[in-house]
Amino acid sequence: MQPPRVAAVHDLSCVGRCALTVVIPVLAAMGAQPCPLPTAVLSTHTGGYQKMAVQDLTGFMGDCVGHWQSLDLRFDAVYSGYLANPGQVETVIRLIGWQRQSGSPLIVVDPVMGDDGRLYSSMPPDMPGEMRRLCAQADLITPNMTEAALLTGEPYDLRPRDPGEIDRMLRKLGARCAVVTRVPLPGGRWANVLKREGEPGYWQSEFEPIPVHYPGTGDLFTAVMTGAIVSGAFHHPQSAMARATMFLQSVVARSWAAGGEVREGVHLEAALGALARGGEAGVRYIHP
Ligand code: PXL
Repeated sequence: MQPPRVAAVHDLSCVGRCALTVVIPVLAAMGAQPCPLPTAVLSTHTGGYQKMAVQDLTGFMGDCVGHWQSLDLRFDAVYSGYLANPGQVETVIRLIGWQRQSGSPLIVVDPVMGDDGRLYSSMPPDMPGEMRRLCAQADLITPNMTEAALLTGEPYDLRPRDPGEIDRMLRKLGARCAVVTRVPLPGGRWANVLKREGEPGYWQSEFEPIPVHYPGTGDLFTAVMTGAIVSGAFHHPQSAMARATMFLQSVVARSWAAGGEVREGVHLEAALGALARGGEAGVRYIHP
């Protein structure tokens, strides 16, 4: 049997581990074949560097999907992240629609738009509206707190949330399955939280806060979740979330202990072996 194929729609940032430079190795280590559909090439990512060289690949994306159509390629998952402009949403929706004509691929949309309450410097102001349209196509979305605020129109703030507030936020996102990453809980705790359509409560994976924020960790988290689901290792998205939470906790802690340039991202290379070996992690069901 051939490994599952994942169409991975992200940018290639040449320095600073994020997007395709983490998505490709993670998916491959977890037994899936990554098929990149690059949205842009950047000399570095946009967090912590200035004056990047950028090549927008909107035209190439259309040609690439056209060629894939002529080859009648089938993907087991379509997983999108950083888009270079709102116009690219239409190409991704076309790719999803075509793949759904003859199969039921897993559609994962990480609505990469911003962090710390702000849009990334490279993001045009009309991206949230278009990203909302793309999220409506997804089986799984994975916004951080900033992106959840941009999608729901709620103000961004990092005050601790009680279970009722978390449940309302997840409901408002309205996806078949929504994960919000890095949610502040009372008592200085943090968690990734997940809600599935039709379930009265939600799932929570807690992690220890580490006083550093590496770029690319959102990409890494969603890549691990996608790899865990599509490889068949985890049948429930909440178990895949727990696996991703545990992996991120470990790789962030090790990178922090090792030191080095934070803007270059976590030390993924040393952790890929552990990812390939797999592992179980705990997750709690919360019924507010
Ligand atoms: O990790 C998200 C991301 C992806 N791609 C580019 C980015 C960022 C975050 O800064 O700049 C180009």
